[in-house]
Amino acid sequence: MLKTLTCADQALDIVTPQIMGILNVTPDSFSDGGKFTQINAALFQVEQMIIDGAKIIDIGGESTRPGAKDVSEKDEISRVIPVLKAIKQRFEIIVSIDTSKAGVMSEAIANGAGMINDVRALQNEGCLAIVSQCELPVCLMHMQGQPRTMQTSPQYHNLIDDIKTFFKQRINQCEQIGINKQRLILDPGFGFGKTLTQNYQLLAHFADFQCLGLPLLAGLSRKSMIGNLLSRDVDQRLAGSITTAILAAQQGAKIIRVHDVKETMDALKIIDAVAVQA
Ligand code: 9MG
Repeated sequence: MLKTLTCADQALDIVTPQIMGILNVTPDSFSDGGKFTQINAALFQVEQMIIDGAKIIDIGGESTRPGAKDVSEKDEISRVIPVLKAIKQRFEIIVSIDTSKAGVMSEAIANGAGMINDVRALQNEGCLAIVSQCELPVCLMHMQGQPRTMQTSPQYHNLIDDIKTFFKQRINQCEQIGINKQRLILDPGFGFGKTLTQNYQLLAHFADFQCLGLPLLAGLSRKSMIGNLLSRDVDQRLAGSITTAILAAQQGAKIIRVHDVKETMDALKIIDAVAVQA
């Protein structure tokens, strides 16, 4: 299994799980209400996440929560690229771009992005071609349906097998266009077209995806699967978020995508201290 990902000008050690800090620059972002749309506020949040231990900052300009509105490519570029540039000017940190649009990917690659995070797994027009022209790692996430309707009635023949089949197909497509398998990261997509039960089934079987031989990413932070199980509003999901992050890390997640970097880092350090003694 790969020990390092080459993210443009920086290397990411994935021997132990690393934290990806979430930076939403969407006015309708679900957990920060859009207050980080201002560049200075974004930079302040990024600096804090770096101090707290994040090794990647994931910038998203389109909300993917259920029912979220579509954003044009032009608007997404104008939200994301100035923030990417400002971060790269001030900090030595890997910046991942959370987008499904080829034009946004292209601009981000040209402006110093170190990773592409695509919740649509490069299925949108032009994405495979753009990514084939760079060397960056790409996260391919599984989603059934589209954000507007994905929670209506998700159906699987066999949840884990269906997601594995999807990954195998996407890996094939990537390889056919010349994207080296070693650049791929897989994410089963908690909350993206899965019922509450299916989300917990996925977490229980997260380790099953290790058989695909690629680094795994887990994004569970503050999600509805935590809020709905515990009856907690979005600002009351810290304990649930940390617990799910740890369960994913213990099953082989190499990148954990979170809002609460400091608290998740503390939990990962405890796990690491125990692992060293085992
Ligand atoms: C953008 N985004 C929101 N949730 C996510 C998740 O679970 N994984 C990845 N890769 N991206 C996500």
